[in-house]
Amino acid sequence: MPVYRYPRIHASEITPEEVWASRRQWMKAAGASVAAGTLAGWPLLGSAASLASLNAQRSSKYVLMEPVTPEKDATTYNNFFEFGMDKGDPVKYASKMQTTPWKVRVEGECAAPKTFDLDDLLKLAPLEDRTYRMRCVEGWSMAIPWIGYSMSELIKQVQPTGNAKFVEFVTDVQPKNMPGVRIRSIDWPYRDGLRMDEAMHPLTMLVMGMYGKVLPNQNGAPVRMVVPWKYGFKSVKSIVTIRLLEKQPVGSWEQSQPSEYGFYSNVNPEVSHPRWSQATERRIGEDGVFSPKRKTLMFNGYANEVASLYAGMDLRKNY
Ligand SMILES: Nc1nc2c(c(=O)[nH]1)N[C@H]1C(S)=C(S)[C@@H](COP(=O)(O)O)O[C@H]1N2
Ligand SMILES: [Mo]
Repeated sequence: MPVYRYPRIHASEITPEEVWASRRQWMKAAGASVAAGTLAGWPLLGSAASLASLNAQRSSKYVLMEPVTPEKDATTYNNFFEFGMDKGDPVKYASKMQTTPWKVRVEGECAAPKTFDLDDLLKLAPLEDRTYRMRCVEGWSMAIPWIGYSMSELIKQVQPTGNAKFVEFVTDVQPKNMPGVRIRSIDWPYRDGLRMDEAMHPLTMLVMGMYGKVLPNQNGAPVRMVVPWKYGFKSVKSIVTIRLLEKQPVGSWEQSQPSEYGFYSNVNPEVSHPRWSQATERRIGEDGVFSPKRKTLMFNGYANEVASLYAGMDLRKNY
């Protein structure tokens, strides 16, 4: 496992050119693709043997001053409980999930409900490559180069009504192909929700790829959500339904343990999980005996972007 050193530089202290140069080096070090491109031809989806590459424009806005987590770690250490409870279960079993054809229904409080297939989604907006810090509620984190675009691009297609206050995201259920859903660990289908302004925030991403390729099944193929300032379980994988709602939905984790998993679930080092602290985290890929834990950042480091969404709210009550 490679060992990295961390630059103690604040992003505002360096020029964009330096950001690019150093980020390229880190990505090289992490073994990730540095190819930047424009939209050029659609990949062959659903080929399990070799994951098709996905061309995306590297985002100039969402750049992370941290090394990218090795792709091998991000694709073999997963939570996807439909395939089992162990971190190694998703990569072992998710290849059986059927991802073609795939349809995403966007419905509820909107003037133009619509069903999108994967081609529709890939063409809806230019694909961007954005590296986000991801933090699991269990106390580990990664830095992952996602490919997709802002969720708002999709939601605005269906013309939300004034009653659309919340959005619910629902995962597919394939009992034959998902050994985990035969066990009632949570109430399937896996689902979770956001407030409308959270879902429309530019950071919230509809994701079709990672590391320059289409999403591997274990990471939520063919299409998932990513909300980088919230604990990982809010980032629903393999989405089939998106519902615009007037009332706040209850997510699968909130339903199973409401005292431990709240609706907001914003990353917050000051608010402990009832059974453990959230003040520090272990970055996957750098877990040697001597590598210190990292301090968890408020809103997972995205406070400048999202803190205003929660102005005046008590974040201890609204955990
Ligand atoms: N459908 C579904 N989505 C899910 C999960 C799951 O079990 N089922 N696990 C969540 C949790 S707990 C985490 S930390 C992230 C992990 O995403 P990754 O495997 O791509 O890193 O997916 C989230 N999305
Ligand atoms: Mo998680």
